[in-house]
Amino acid sequence: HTPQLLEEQERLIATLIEAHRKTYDASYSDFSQFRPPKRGDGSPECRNATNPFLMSLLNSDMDELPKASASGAEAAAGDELSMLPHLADLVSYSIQKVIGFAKMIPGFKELCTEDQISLLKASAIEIIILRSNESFTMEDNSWTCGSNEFKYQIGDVMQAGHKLELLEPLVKFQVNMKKLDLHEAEHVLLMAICLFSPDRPGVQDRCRVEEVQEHLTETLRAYIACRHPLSCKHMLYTKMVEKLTELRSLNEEHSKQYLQISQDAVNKEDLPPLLLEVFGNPTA
Ligand code: BIV
Repeated sequence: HTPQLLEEQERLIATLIEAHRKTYDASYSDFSQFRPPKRGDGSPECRNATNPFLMSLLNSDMDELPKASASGAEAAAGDELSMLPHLADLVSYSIQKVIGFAKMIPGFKELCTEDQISLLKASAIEIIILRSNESFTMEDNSWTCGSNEFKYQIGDVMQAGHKLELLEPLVKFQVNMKKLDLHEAEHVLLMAICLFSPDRPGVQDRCRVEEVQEHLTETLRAYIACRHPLSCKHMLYTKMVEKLTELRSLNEEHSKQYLQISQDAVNKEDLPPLLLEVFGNPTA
C-alpha cells in the first residue's frame, strides 16, 4: 500500500528544509575567514616529508646533520599538516552549522542538554560528511566550494594528516550518495535521522530519541512513496539506511585518524577549541 504524506509530515519536511537552508550557505562566502589553505608547493620537503633529514642532506652540500637538527624535521612535519589549519577551521565552522540545524529539528531542544551533547558529539562528523555532498562533484571527485582555493581534493585532506586508504571509502561514499540523486527533503531527513540515533554512547533517554527517529523515518518512507518518481524509488529507502551504516564506519575511522593527527600536530593551535571538545582533546 502507498502511505500518505500527512499534513504534519509535510510541515516537518518544510521545517527541516528551512533549517538546512538557514545553516548551509551554498555561496561558501565565509570560507575566506578560515585560516588560508596551504597546499604542498611541490618542493622537495613537501614531496618527501617523511624523510626530512635525508632530504636536507641530499639537497645541500652538507654532509652531516645541522646542530639544530630538529628544525628541518619540524618544518617538514609542519608541511605535512599544511592543510590542517584550514580544514580544522572548515570542520569547526561546519560543526557550528550542524548545531544550528539540530536546534531547529522538532524534538531536539526538548531533550536534556546531556543527550543533546551526546547526539551531536557522536554524529557531527557523519552529518558533515552528509552535508558536504552538496559541494561534492563527480566531475573531478572534489568538494568544490567556489574558487580553486576552496576546492578540496583527496590530496588536500591527506595534507591534513588523513591516510589515502581511508579517504578512498570517503570519496566512494560521496560518489554513491551523489548517484542516489536525493531530493532536498530526503537529504535533510537523512541528516536528521542520523542525528537522532538512539544507540550513540552516553544517551540517557533512548526512548525519546528513538521516537523522534521513528517519526523521521516514517516521514521519509512516506515521502519516497508518494513523491519520488516510480522508476527510481525502488529500494531508495533501503539504500539510504545502508548509507547510515557506512557513515558509522567512516566515523570510526575518522576518530582513529583524528586522534593520531591531534597527537602529531606540532602547533596545538591548529585545532580550534570546538573541534577539541567535539572530537576529543588528547592532551586534556
Ligand atoms: O560542503 O578520516 C561542509 C560544507 C561544504 C564543504 C565541506 C566539505 C567536506 C569535506 C572536504 C563541508 C574536506 C575534508 C572533509 C570532507 C568531509 C569529511 C572530511 C571535511 C565540511 C573530514 C573527514 C575525513 C574522514 C576520514 C577520511 C574517514 O560542511 C576531514 C576531517 C579533518 C580533521 O580530522 C582534521 C578534522
